[in-house]
Amino acid sequence: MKKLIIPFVICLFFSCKDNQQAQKDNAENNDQNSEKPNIVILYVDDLGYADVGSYGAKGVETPNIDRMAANGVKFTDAHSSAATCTPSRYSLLTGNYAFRNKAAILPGDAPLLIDTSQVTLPKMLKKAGYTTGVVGKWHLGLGIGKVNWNKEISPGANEVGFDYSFLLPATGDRVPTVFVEDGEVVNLDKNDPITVSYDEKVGNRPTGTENPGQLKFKADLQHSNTIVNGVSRIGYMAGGKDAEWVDENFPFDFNRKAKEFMKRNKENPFFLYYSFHDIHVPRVPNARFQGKSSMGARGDAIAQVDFVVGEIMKELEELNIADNTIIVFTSDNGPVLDDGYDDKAEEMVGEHNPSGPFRGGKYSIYEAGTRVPTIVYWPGKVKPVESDALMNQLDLYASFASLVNQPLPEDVIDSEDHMDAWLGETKNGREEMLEEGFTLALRDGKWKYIQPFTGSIPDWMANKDIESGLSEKPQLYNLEEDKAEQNNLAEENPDLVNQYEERTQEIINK
Ligand code: NG6
Ligand code: CA
Repeated sequence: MKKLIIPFVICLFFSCKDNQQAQKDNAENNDQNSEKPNIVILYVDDLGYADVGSYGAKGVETPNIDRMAANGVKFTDAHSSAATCTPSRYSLLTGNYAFRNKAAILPGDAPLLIDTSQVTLPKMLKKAGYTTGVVGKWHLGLGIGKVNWNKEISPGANEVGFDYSFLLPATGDRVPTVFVEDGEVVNLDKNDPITVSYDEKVGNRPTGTENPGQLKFKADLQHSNTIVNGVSRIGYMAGGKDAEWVDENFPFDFNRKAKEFMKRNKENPFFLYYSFHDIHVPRVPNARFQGKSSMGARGDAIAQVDFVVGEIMKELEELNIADNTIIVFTSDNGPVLDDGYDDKAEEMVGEHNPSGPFRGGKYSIYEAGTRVPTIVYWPGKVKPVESDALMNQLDLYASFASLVNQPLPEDVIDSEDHMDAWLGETKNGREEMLEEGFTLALRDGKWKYIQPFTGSIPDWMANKDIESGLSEKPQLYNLEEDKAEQNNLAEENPDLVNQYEERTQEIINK
């Protein structure tokens, strides 16, 4: 009897959000040993290779991230699987390249992209006895067809493997501007139902186009629909007044939920996917961080990220589980300055170069599209080292599976086990991999081959200072001599180009 009552009381006390079955399963696997460390992925949005101190940032300080880098494995050739958000997140959670599912940036009312029958990364970890949680940006779609935000929203994060979810559904710049916790909009007043449309105006809230005077900063046409909290968004929204988020409070809202999750699960292995809104647009950092950098809102948002990282590290230390927690700190794609709002990111960037020595950035098939700061920090296990191994977030799936002794499901076809490289025990990572932008690139040793591209890019991209790296001709770069991809060697090396095009096709058709 006692056995049943105690967990029940604990659940009441902590307002048990995680699936209680999972807690029960975990009780049977309650071995906090080095085979089952807690896993925390700190997934920053749009953070460029050189946007943090230890990777060369100027104009903003990131002492907490630098402490992780100095005491962990700091990677110099680690990649998000794609140059935009939805595809990278798809790969992170499924272990497959995003082109296999034609994953592209989703609107805020898109249906769930991941098949609920798929054994995702969190589902695999659950089989190993982990309790799983996601806090922050989702951007992988919700529901089937058009979401009804006023009812239980399903399927969603919980159905693809998270016992607990507290989500910003798509992006900060897309409606609806509300949080969804375990499938329900937080603070929704049923008498003020939410309607969302990406096609036409709904309700009578002011829009950026009609009421520019109400804005914190101006925006491009795509970002000039419904105004919430002084920021015009992509898409229209009516209702849900009480449920609206306050952008300036994101770091505190997410930290609270993340800390509660870790505290509830400190006695059993947990996986926390902490997915930042920062430093994506709209960049409206909390007053505490305004002026912390010399770069305006974008730099201040980086300082805000560093604060969050410090808070999470501190919490793990206070819970006495830091030594038994592996943290992966990284970003979903490369950097961008002007991504739709006039927040002075371009004007104030000064000496800082978000892409470091690499070319391009977010959306780009050049290196800076996917080569992102990546640190593995595990105080009880990992020794400080800098690693130039070729790494891809796609491989976290198979690597964690090997760490926790789980078989790789048959439909996980692209993920490779490189746990020894993630832990800095070897500097041999992948031999080859694809990078995904609007086209594909193949990395093989020092060579990088970029497929020719004959499609069209969206107009808004063409109007911004974004180097897509796309060309109708094949491109071949020797990254050993030409990090910045300036010297296209394709014409001089037709055999290599053919060989790499063939190999790319082989991987696509795997
Ligand atoms: C683009 C948005 C951009 C950003 C991006 C998604 C326009 C003109 N631009 O479509 O502002 O929201 O989508 O970024 O609409 S990501 O990091 O989530 O991929
Ligand atoms: Ca992103």
